[in-house]
Amino acid sequence: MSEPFAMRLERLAREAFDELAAACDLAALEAWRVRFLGKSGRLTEELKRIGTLGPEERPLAGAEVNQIKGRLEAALGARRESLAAAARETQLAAEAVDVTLPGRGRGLGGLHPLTQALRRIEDIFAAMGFDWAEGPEVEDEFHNFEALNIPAHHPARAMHDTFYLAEGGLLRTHTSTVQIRFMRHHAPPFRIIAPGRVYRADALDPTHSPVFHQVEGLVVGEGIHMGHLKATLKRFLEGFFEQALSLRLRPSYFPFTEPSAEVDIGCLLCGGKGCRVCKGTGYIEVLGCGLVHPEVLARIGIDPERDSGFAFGMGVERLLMLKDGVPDVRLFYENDLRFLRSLR
Ligand code: 2NL
Repeated sequence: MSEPFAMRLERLAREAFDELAAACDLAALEAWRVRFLGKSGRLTEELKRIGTLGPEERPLAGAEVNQIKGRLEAALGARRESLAAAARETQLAAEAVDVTLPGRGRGLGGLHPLTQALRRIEDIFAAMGFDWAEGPEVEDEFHNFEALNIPAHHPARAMHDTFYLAEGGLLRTHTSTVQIRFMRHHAPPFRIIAPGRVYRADALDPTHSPVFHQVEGLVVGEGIHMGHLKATLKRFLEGFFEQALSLRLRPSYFPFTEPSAEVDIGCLLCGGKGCRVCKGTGYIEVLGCGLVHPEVLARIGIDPERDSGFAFGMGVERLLMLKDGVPDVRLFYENDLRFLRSLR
């Protein structure tokens, strides 16, 4: 066997092993295989060259090339295995999950501040024995106006205060409608509140919204008087505002109550000294109330000679704005999560 052939094989094998060690991914491995073991790879070329050797050299040369071929193929297989194992390790490390970490939770969401306020209000009245009633938002003139002694040409009935529907009917402007419906089907004595959405044809501004929420209350029975009214409202307002309050009933007028009153509470901010919130008066108006007008009882079939009642109505947004210092009623309807979360 000629020296140059054996030396070339020796060098080829060395280069092959060095380059194999340097091939660091599957694509480089494949390129290496083609370069050395492919159809016109360097080792294959050496195999072809054996035919040009003398007959006495051929067997040894053939055996030597085949031996190198076997070692290269074995090395290729081993290298492929170790690269695949390394790739698997890398992937496993990247996808590793630490099962000991605490869970992230599912973000359950929460009730809207108005819903929470309505529930609190309902709870306070429930604790005083009040039932709860609801009714339709699309109403008629009878339940919204006539039954409440609101005369035909009263300003509340004007187009610019009430949404009238093209199909007939109107959007209730207060939940008194619910209490009128209740009185048609229940004889006194009873205590109810009527929470719900009401509509007024107002333009949106910081203190007006064409849709808002009201809670009205109605207590009818023998001997019901202003003392019951004031005690009930004091218990409610102190529960809602979570503090002792002084109440002031200021004479007022509603067509459906007689006498009628606005209820003021001692200012939440200054406690009565006079400030920006109470505009120097020491008091804040929170709701309207009165003794149910005998005409309203009579129209619905309750004998005003036997039974009397008190009623009240409040705006839920307004109460919540006072309690939590919300500056603009529109915040309740924009549903900006930063605002919603700020009210606990
Ligand atoms: C207010 C004033 C008020 C009533 C609502 C009422 C209901 C019936 C009979 C008599 Cl069925 N009265 N409701 C009484 C007085 C005042 O609301 O300022 N609301 C926001």
